[in-house]
Amino acid sequence: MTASVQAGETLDALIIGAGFTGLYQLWSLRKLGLKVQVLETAPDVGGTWYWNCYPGARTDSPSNIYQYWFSDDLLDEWNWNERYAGRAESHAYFRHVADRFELRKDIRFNTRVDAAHWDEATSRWNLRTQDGTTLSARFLITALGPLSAPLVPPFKGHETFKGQLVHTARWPREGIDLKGKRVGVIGTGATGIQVIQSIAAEVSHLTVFQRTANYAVPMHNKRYTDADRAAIRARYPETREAIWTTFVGFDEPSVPHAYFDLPPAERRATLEKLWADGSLKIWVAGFMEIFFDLAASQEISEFVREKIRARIHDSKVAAKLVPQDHGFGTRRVPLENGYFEIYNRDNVSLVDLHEAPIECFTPKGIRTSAGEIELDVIILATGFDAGTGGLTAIDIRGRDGVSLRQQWKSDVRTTMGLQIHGYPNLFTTSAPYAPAAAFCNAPTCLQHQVQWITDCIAYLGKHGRTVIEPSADTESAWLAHHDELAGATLVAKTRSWYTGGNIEGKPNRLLSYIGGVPAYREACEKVKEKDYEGFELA
Ligand code: N01
Repeated sequence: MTASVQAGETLDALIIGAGFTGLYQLWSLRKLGLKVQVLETAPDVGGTWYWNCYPGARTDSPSNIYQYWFSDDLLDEWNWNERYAGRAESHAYFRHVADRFELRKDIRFNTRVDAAHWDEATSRWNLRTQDGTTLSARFLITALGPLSAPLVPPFKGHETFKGQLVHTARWPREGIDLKGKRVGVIGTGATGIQVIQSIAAEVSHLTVFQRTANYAVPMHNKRYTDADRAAIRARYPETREAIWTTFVGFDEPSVPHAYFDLPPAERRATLEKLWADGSLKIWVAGFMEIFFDLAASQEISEFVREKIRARIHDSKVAAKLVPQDHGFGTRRVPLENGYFEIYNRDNVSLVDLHEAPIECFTPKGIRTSAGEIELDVIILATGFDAGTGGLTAIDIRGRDGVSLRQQWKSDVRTTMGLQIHGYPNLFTTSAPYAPAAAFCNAPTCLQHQVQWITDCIAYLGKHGRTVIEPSADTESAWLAHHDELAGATLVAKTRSWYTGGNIEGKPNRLLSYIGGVPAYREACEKVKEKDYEGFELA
């Protein structure tokens, strides 16, 4: 592909995506004095928080750590309304950031990138968008988010369904009137749980199709008062430091005891305290043994099962809703708000797909092995092609025209989730083998990745270099390190989107680095300190 660079468009960098990462990357590269353009499919900023406008969408990270740290003015002027911000508030935040820092003038909205090819002769990336526009830049940064490619499972006969079929990540912006309708929800992950608990009271009947039962922790949300906000703001300096020191980029440290060092009564009391916090603390800042110690995992999982069982009236339904096939925390733990009580309602039925698998969609609804269920609306809360799907949707070609899409069919490789051997000057964020994809409070890790990329590009400029890529050996060493850590965990042995297990045929490997944020950050810093040792510069 030859880029026809239009007058005035000799760009230094192109960024794909105007969500959390893309906006900060644009701001950072502008500060370096680079000419940058962001290409965004949506008509607005916000990424995840633009697309996921399904009922009940809300962050599971507290708002005080789900924000940018780069501007004290921004921290001072933005007031979060709730402990866990709803989608509309998160989206409003990104719109505010875009306006506040005049970012929109460098963003092309309604622009989907179809192809990105490395041109060896010019050492530049040539991009083609869906409308045929071509653009070229020295650096290409993908800010696609880890969960941007919706997974629509190939259910037989889905095109025959005469009602409304919608994936949560493509919810119509004008909404869907569900009042009085017979609604089916497929999927009980973080998204499904939020949708189900939000719509059950409104619909005439709700049928939940569950393949894997999920643990979930009650969210204790609250509206902030001015006094709350003042207290949170006063702690910003500590919070800003703390996020770099914890295993998953939250602001509180894990329990400082090994699980079995505590007597049973103390273990129980600690779990109760973590549970009562109404946050993800019991998962990400509790006992780290849930990730690797089977005996501890079994005990902690049973603690959570007890909590779930106690909320469901019908013991047969409870038995279906209580996970038995994996340990607590080995898949993403959602926060919930009255989710389990939903199954005590007369207008809600649970279909366990292990007992009655879906055979096909029909014009009237869904047929399982137990019969046809008539529905007006089917909601697919079926998740995403995580980590890789955003990148493989684009025809990315590196040196010698090698296709990333083809390569990643059999082997997904990156160096620290930041670069890929064979794809010079391509920087990836929230890509596999960094913690950002799953084992990190996304804003913490994504801001770190943006800073690393910005420092790298600044370094090249300062040293008169124009091209960088990791060597094959560096990449292999990172993957070996990643695999060694992953291999010791229960997470890697559990089927979920974390391992690519939600997609048939996807290479099976833990997608997210599980060595913790401090270790990851240290590894990245070491590369910088050693003048990008292990990377090839030209
Ligand atoms: O997707 P998921 P999600 N037949 O993959 C089921 C983030 N997030 O959109 O588990 C039947 O977790 C699938 O079943 P199974 C968060 O990181 C954050 O819910 O594969 N069922 C599962 O139940 C989260 O982890 C927030 O057996 C099928 C569900 O669909 C990530 O997004 C909110 C199926 C998919 O669950 C993804 O969550 C929401 C099939 N063929 C999401 N295919 C907040 O922070 C899939 N399923 C608030």
